[in-house]
Formats: sequence, structure tokens, C-alpha cells
Amino acid sequence: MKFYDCATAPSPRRVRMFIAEKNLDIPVVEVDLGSLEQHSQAFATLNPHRTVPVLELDDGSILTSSHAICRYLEEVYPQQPLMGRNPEERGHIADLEWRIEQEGFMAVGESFRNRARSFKNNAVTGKHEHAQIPELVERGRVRASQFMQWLDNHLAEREFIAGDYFSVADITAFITLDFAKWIKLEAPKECKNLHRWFSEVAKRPSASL
Ligand SMILES: N[C@@H](CCC(=O)N[C@@H](CS)C(=O)NCC(=O)O)C(=O)O
Repeated sequence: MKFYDCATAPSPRRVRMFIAEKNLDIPVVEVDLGSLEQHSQAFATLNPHRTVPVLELDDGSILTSSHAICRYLEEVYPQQPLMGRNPEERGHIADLEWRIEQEGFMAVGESFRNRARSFKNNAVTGKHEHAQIPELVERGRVRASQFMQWLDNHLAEREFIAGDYFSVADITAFITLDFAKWIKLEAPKECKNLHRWFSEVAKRPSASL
């Protein structure tokens, strides 16, 4: 197995945290998005979607999205489960992660990619050019703020996002809040539950990766 990572990007970080929480040792290949290595012939041949993370399996096939990679690793290494211990937990965690990804991560990404000059004609990942839409910069920020308010309320009655145990939903939300700093967005001080939860997750060794 080989994990194609990028130390500076949020989606691979999600997988990095997941791998660390499970104490797995998977060989890493660093991909330099800064020098646009994702568009090199070698990388585009491996992953035509031109994104990281990628997990290359021992049979040579690849997985190209963080959710699928985590799902696969959870199946192969069921110890220290992060995606639920029974069908109910698995269902709730999948539901929560979908919301965090759609309403948090995608909102931040939309705001970031439609503003940063380096993405002028690449507002969407991949080989096709897409112009930025300036209106999405503010809309993404508003959506991300609304997401933070929702998460703060959600955490009022829970230690972690899925309940009293750490799960992949915490990983996805944690990297989303750090990603939000790229658009200079932080949770308001009044979001006390969110701050309490964030500093708890930040203490985990996996959070420093
Ligand atoms: N849904 C995918 C998103 C992957 C993705 O967009 N990765 C970004 C880094 S966070 C990337 O590779 N970007 C390449 C580019 O901007 O050209 C996942 O969660 O793995």
C-alpha cells in the first residue's frame, strides 16, 4: 500500500490523522501541490482526477477520496474503530461526516478557491479550467459561519461529535476548522462548546500531523 500525501493540504491531512489514530504504518509519497505536481504526467497517469490524497492498494488499484480511503482502512484494520462500532453508530457517523464535509469543508473550500489568485482559472480541481466566481467568496464564508454555529449547538450535549467517543467525524470537523483559518475565519468566542471540543482534539498526537 502507498499513501500519496501533501503536508500542506487539508484533505490528505484528514487521512493522515486517521492513519495515526489507528497506529498504521503506510509508506508515504509526498506530492508537491505548490509546484503543481498533481498536473505532472506521472501523477495524472496515476490519478486522472489530479488530487490528493490517493491510496494505492497492493493490487495497483487506487482510491482517490479521503472518505473512501478511510472506509477502506477501517475495513482492513477494524481495531480502534473510527467509523462506528455497530450499525447505528456507523449510520450516524456517516450522516454527520457528510454534513461536515458539505456544509463545512466545501463551504470553506468554495470561499478559498474562488478568491486565491493562484486558482484564477482553476476554481475547481482537475484538468479542466474553471473561472473563479467572486460571489462564492462571501457565500462560502457565510455558509462556513453557519456551519460553526450548528456544530457549537450540536456539541452542547456531546463530548465528541458522535457522542462520548472520538470518531472520523471529529477528524473531518477538526481539519475543517483549521482550514477555515485560510479564509481568516475563526469560530466566535461565544461558541464555547466548539472551542472546548477543538482544544480537546488538538491535544491528540494525531492532530499535530
Ligand atoms: N473530495 C476529495 C477532495 C480532494 C481534493 O480536492 N484535494 C485537494 C487538496 S485538499 C487537491 O488535491 N487539490 C489539487 C489542486 O488544487 O489542483 C477528498 O476528500 O479526498
